Amino acid sequence: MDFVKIRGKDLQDCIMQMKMKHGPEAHIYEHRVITEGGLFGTGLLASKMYEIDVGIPEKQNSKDRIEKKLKDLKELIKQKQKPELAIINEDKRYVRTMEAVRPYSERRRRASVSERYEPIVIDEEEMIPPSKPSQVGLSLANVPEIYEKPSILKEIPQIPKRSPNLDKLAMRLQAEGMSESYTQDFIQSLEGHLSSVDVSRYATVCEKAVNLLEDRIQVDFDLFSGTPRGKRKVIFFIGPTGAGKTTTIAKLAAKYSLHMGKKVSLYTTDNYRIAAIDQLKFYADAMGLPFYAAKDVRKLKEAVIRDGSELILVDTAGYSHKNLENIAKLKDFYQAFGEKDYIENILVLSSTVSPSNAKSVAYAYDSLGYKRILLTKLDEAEFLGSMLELADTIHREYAFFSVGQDVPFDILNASKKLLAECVVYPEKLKGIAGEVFDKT
Ligand SMILES: Nc1nc2c(ncn2[C@@H]2O[C@H](COP(=O)(O)OP(=O)(O)O)[C@@H](O)[C@H]2O)c(=O)[nH]1
Ligand SMILES: [Mg+2]
Repeated sequence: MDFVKIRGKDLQDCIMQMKMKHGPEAHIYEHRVITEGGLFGTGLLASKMYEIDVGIPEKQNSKDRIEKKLKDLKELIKQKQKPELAIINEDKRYVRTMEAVRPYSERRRRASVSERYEPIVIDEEEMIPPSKPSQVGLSLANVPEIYEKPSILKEIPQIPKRSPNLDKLAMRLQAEGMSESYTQDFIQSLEGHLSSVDVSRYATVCEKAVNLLEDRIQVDFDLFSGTPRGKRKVIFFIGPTGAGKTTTIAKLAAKYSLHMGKKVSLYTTDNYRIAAIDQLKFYADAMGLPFYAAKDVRKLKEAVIRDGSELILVDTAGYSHKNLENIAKLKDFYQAFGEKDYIENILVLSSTVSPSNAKSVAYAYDSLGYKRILLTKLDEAEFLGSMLELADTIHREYAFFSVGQDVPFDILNASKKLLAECVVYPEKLKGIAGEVFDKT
């Protein structure tokens, strides 16, 4: 057992510091009121403070202890899981949008998501050749044009017939939620990678398609990625209500603290809903991690200063993608963090939403800035092609895949191969399962 003294402005303050610094196993064995300062040692004008003596049990990071904690956590979660916490308001319908007609080449321009998501004006000339005016009763002014482009006499170019296997795959990809233009662009590039023998075998076409799709996906599953040396990592998990933010944070907290031995704290800015606070606090207590519900920026700042962890995972209230004002308010919380903190936002997106909803969410949260997406509910997804297309088109990386409700196990590092395979072979989605920690 280690012993330390902690001073604070009141007992509450001391207890909070103790929990933040030393976790839930630390306990007070004595407390007293002390005075600090004062004129010439007389105690006059001295300020009153509290001091506590704290006992901290020695850290045993043995494998047994970690395994037991994980087991206990699973057991606790099973017993206490409250179904009313599941607030899912997602639109599961698949809606094909006008984006489908936008040329892929145009969409691949490097620009911010918001630019790319500006309302898409369909250039009709691009799609349907302008119909030629009737030649009857034309004025002389029209003659040169007719001379140059005698549409009636013009030969219709013969489009070489595409292999039925490529058509079959194109249909498959569109059924997986990919837009028509993205699919056609992909099939064209795939065709360039196939010999005439390859193209005659559907299995080979699919194998090559997986390889090429992998090249269109970017992944980065290190939460500390990009953090400059000596800085603490702070990750805000942003996204709509019900996307899976809180559960995913619990899974990642278990992975990084119990499995990888990192010092992790959990915060929530979702301080209006008691259920939301309780949900994360429950996981934090079960894992013995410091937890803090931020009431306002000033109080959050005080907690951040005292926090000795190396990774802070921040849960946020889910806002509808239509409520841009509330989404922007999340930025206020950044002010609580200082020079030694490195802040990143990760967008949590459910793979069960329609392609158009996913795009709207990606666009709405772009105002906060994010580089990575954490895709949830792969176990419930009906198709993932649209998710692959989305991340490729807006140039974002995937961080993790959440594959079920089982905390802490149902999470996987994002994988290019897995995503590409799930798009080409949808039956793969059915067998998707969480990671077993000791295999990583
Ligand atoms: N099937 C499935 N359900 C999930 C997954 N992730 C989260 N959920 C469930 O989705 C619901 C909402 O999750 P929650 O973490 O509270 O979402 P939040 O509102 O974004 O914090 C809960 O019932 C979770 O158990 C997942 O990967 N698969
Ligand atoms: Mg939540």
